[in-house]
Amino acid sequence: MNTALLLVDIQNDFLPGGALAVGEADAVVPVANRLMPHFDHVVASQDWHPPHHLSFAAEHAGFEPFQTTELDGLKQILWPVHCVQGSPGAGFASALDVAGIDHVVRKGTDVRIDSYSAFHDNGHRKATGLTEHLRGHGVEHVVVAGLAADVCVRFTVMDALAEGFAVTLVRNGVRGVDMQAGDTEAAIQAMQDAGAQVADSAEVIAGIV
Ligand code: VGL
Ligand code: ZN
Repeated sequence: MNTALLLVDIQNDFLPGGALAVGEADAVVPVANRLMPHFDHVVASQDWHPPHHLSFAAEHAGFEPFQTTELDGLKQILWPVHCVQGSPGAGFASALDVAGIDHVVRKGTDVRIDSYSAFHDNGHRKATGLTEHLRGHGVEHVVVAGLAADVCVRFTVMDALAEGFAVTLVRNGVRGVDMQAGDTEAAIQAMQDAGAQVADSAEVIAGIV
């Protein structure tokens, strides 16, 4: 079975000191770097928002980051300004071995709708082309690591399963936002319940999963 490594949103704004910092997010970088050489296909997603993206609290008078509103009929958490196209915060983590990445998928580019998943926007209105890219390379199994476990990784894994890919989630290769304590553990459980395998990077590298 052809397997791809899918690295979700390992970008400066999600690292410590970034605009939407995820706790211990820098710990996923060496895990991603160790995994990459073991895969023929390495795809990385980038959250890639226009400067006035409507997921930003700053675009909504009277709202603070992490409050919730509705956007075009969809529930939307409002985030700090993050991952603005071309900004340093949108760049891949400087310690990430970008030479090992074969293909980049950019998402969240439409100002009116958020895109947590690397496959589709949150309304499943438009696809990013990732499914076709993977199928075009004969990929049937994706191994997923990155940020954030309880947001973009979760949505990406759920879409991958729905698209018919086998999925392995790298437990030590993800970290979550944990807006509420326990969100990350709940997300991992939900991904597992939906059919994802959960494994450590060492097990993936040893070919166990
Ligand atoms: C993400 C919140 C907003 C993520 C992206 O990559 O998990 N989270 N945009
Ligand atoms: Zn975003």
